[in-house]
Amino acid sequence: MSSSVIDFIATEARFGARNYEPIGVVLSRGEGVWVWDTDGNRYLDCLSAYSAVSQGHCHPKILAAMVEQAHRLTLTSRAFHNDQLALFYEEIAALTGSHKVLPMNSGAEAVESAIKSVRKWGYEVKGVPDGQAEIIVCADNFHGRTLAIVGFSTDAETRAHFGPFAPGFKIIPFGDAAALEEAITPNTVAFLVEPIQGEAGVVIPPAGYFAKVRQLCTANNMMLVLDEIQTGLGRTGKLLAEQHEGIEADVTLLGKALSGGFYPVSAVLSNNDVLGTLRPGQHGSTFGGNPLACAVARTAMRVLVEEGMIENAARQGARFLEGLKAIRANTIREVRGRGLMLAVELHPEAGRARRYCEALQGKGILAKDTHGQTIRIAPPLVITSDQVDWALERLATTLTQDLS
Ligand code: IF1
Repeated sequence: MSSSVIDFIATEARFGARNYEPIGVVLSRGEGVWVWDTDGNRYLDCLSAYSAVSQGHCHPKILAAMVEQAHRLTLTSRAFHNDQLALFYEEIAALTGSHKVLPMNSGAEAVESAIKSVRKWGYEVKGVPDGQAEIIVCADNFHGRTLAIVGFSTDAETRAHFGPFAPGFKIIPFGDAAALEEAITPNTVAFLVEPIQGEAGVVIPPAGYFAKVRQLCTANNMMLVLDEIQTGLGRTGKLLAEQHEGIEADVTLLGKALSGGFYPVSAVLSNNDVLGTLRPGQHGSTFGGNPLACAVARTAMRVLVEEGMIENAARQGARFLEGLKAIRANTIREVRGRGLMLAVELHPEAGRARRYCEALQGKGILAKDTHGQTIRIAPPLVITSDQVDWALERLATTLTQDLS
């Protein structure tokens, strides 16, 4: 490592809270699927900032929209109207078929806002006794890092020593419709779930699961809240992952790629009156729905569609998945994926996935491990066939090594 890299890392260690253990690379530039470190080495980004840079690094049109808006008006607060919010509402509602939109900033804020809204709907519309609303979630979920959310995490690292937590959440196994049916009571207001569990290691539910979930939520007058913050906006090869299941959520959460990685932008989308229960003064955020966020998000959504990124994610994702499955390596336990949301799970005896990520870094690929044994593969949706093949070559040589 060059001295400058060591200096950056040492300074981070000196001043920064150590809430991450990054791979030893200091990035300084990004363009499309590529990023460069401070020594000028080029890497194919197979993480895309956890699917926030789906449009590719520094997309020129999103950049131009951000710069133009930043010169004009960045933040007004919602105490006043601005000339971008209505346009953002119209465009995200048209794109997703939603009726109501609540603009927020981080993904966790969107999740928290959805929790508040479905509880309020439960009390004021469904008639659940005040303070007794129940929300069902799945084991191995990841919905963010705020207190209410980590309170229903089943990952010890995410929740240990952060209590006490908010009550009103029930945890069931992912992919088990009978367990959902069993957990429902008259006080259940919602089922909050990822269409594909990302952090858990790209866990895809059994065929027909979400069709059954949809029926159960409708039959029991409870909201299906799909957290599409990672799976949404083309990542799985369709605009929303729910489309693979042939269902529609009552509430959909978006974030990450909603800004193409330029700015924290998230949104709660409702195709019924859940968001209609919010009255002035009952919820808000300083930056939620600001003109700069809206201008960035409008262009991020536009280029996703206009440049065929969603269709490309389906095409290149199929190519990538087929190529990964063709790798003959004793280290690989399973390859999973939908669109460009892919994962390679290693056998426990192969050693930790982090070792293989470090070896991939040496071959020009940046990838991230999750839960010890799984390597996530999620490049920007602009990746080409040649780039997929380039990555597959390097993944094959790395995964056929024994780094245990
Ligand atoms: C970290 C994980 C991914 C998310 C889903 C809500 C949020 C996320 C499905 C919250 C955020 C990020 C958070 C980041 C790492 C990354 C992550 F490893 F943590 F779990 F992607 F899988 N719903 N995921 O994936 O959105 O508040 O972060 O904007 O916390 O380390 P956020």
